[in-house]
Amino acid sequence: MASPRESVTAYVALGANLGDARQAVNTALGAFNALPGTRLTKASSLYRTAPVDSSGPDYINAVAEVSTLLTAPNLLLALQQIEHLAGRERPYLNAPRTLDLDLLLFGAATIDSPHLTVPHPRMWDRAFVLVPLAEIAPSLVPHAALAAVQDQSIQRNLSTG
Ligand code: PH2
Ligand code: MG
Ligand code: MG
Repeated sequence: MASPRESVTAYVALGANLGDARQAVNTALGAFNALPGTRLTKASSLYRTAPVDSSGPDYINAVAEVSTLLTAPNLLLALQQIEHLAGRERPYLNAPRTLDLDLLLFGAATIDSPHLTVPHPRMWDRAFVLVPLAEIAPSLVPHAALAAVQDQSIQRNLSTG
């Protein structure tokens, strides 16, 4: 008999810097609960951050914790569908965007496929990921990692909802 899948705790980074970025991030947080077998279990505050290796207006960033029965590839597909519904276009690498959803961590999994690398390969370089992640999952972010990105501009002043 096939055993039921165990749910996995995954972390997703949210970012937007085109259009109503705050609304796009809040809508995406709500959309996680509509994914099959998936619940939003924690959401960080919203943060205003300066673009890193990117252009355009400041970003709104946040990190979400979800509990999901989806596999990592299926969660990635679902995240891409939410990006698409938000009007995401991909004209060039790191282009300003209406919504970016990056899978940071998927339980303790390490994944290295052509479409998906987990843990996210650049997460430890980015205050806009580490600061909101540390807010909701402090044990996952060593102090030294936060110290290493403390020169990056990030301002927490926005609540979700
Ligand atoms: N995302 C990027 C590149 N640069 N900078 C900020 N501040 N926030 C982002 O979400 C972001 C970025 C690529 O996905
Ligand atoms: Mg990204
Ligand atoms: Mg992305």
